[in-house]
Amino acid sequence: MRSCTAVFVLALGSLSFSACALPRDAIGSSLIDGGIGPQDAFASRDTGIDAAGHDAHVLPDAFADPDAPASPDAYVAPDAFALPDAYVAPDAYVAPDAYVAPDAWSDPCTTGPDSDGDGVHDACDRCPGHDDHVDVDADGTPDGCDSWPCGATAPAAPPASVTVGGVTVNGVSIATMGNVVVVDASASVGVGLSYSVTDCGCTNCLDQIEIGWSPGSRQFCAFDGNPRCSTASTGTIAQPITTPATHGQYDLRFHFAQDFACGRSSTDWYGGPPADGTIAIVCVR
Ligand SMILES: [Ca+2]
Ligand SMILES: [Ca+2]
Repeated sequence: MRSCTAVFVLALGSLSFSACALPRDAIGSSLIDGGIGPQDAFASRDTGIDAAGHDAHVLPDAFADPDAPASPDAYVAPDAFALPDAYVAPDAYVAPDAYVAPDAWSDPCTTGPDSDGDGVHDACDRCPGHDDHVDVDADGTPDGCDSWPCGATAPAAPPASVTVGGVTVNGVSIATMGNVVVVDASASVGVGLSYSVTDCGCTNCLDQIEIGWSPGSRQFCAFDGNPRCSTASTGTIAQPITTPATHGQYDLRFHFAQDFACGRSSTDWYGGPPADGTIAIVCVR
């Protein structure tokens, strides 16, 4: 029997045993020869695995109490506290404007004055002073404001000087507006003209220069006398005449008459209406 020079204690889990601390060779020989030591604890000097399968070289896991409370997670500081946005007071309430009912709509064409009495009230009157409904030439412009209410366009003006036979008439102007004019019906307008007349066929006969409408009647005589052959009788006159009563276009013509006096034999053209001698053109509205 060998003596132990030292003792050590081996703890395996809850199992513990003690053994003599022997020199390596002593332990080995003892295990081999079965003379000493707890052979149950060491089945092999090389593996250290005992008969129960315990690995003497590997310490068991440290004892852990299954009932011990788990350590809390490490402390994590919360996000830094941020102050909310400063309070902003809303805009002060502003009351809307009080509702104002609109004025009642009224048609200006059917209300208000109608100064010219044509049934179209002044606000919508197309031709103030005239009947908007009269558009004889149907060109869309009321005759009262139509530059030529007797057709699409005004006719060409007659020559400023017109000669027929021994009579010349020139410078004709009606109502001082020229020799192509628009006039009202049955109106009195002034006619201005100059004339020159000779009579070489009957040097001692009375003659007339008749002025009038065609179609229509003689209006007056610009000359009524005994013109000479060698020396023309001349003159300038301004004479009021009456315009035709019916809408339309009329010529103002002259006619050489050989009556005893202007209108002596007839209240109309002497010898019938003249075929020429147009000195002005009018449109009667
Ligand atoms: Ca009117
Ligand atoms: Ca018209």
